[in-house]
Amino acid sequence: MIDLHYWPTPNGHKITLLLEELAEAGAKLDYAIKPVNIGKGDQFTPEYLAISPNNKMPAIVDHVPADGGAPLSVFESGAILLYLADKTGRFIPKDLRGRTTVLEWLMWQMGGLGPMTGQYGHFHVYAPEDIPYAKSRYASEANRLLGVLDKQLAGRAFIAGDDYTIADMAAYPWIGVYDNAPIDMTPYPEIRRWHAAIAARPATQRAYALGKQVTGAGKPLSDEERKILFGQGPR
Ligand SMILES: N[C@@H](CCC(=O)N[C@@H](CS)C(=O)NCC(=O)O)C(=O)O
Repeated sequence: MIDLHYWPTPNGHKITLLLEELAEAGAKLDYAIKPVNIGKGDQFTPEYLAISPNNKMPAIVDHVPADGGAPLSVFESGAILLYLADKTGRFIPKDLRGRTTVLEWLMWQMGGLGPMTGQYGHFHVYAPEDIPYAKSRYASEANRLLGVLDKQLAGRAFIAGDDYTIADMAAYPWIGVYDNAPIDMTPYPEIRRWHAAIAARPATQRAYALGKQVTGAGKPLSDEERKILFGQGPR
């Protein structure tokens, strides 16, 4: 049994995408969602910080780790995707070159697409003041990264080739996230084609439906929630 500490944000969706695909692929891992309401501050409880010291979700606890030892916790969405892919032998190639490509693009997403698009969203959607330099800086970086991804997808069904992998699951939730400040996707036909194919997968639809069950539909952040999420200094 896996405990999935989760809230339906792009980083949270990555893990339900994989867990639902595993079920589809006959490699089902039983999992229980433990909601972490990040707008209410659940990520700061001592119990949660013991498994996720960076006060972010997602995190998992695997109660049946492969070494037969005590329950094992994992934080950071990229580490979780890799852990679960290795545990099941699915959605990551076994050959050296294929695996290396997946790791490259997983790290690219974790270090680039996710954080830069997140900052784009912060300054375009959530920031309490208008800061044109920050808006333009992150818009241009997000667009640069989308250009890189579009090029990688040309001539490939998925990021690492013919097969759907954890590299795709990491990147997919970060495309088209901000309804209130959408990035124009016209220049990225390969991403649009790839995104539509992933959106149509039954596992993707189940993963996103689960998110709605956990929160009810997405409401705008209240002032209190903003303070909890964006007013953090050292603790
Ligand atoms: N690098 C981390 C980022 C996770 C992350 O930023 N999670 C956000 C929601 S998408 C969160 O938990 N925020 C709560 C907070 O900042 O207090 C990962 O990929 O797991």
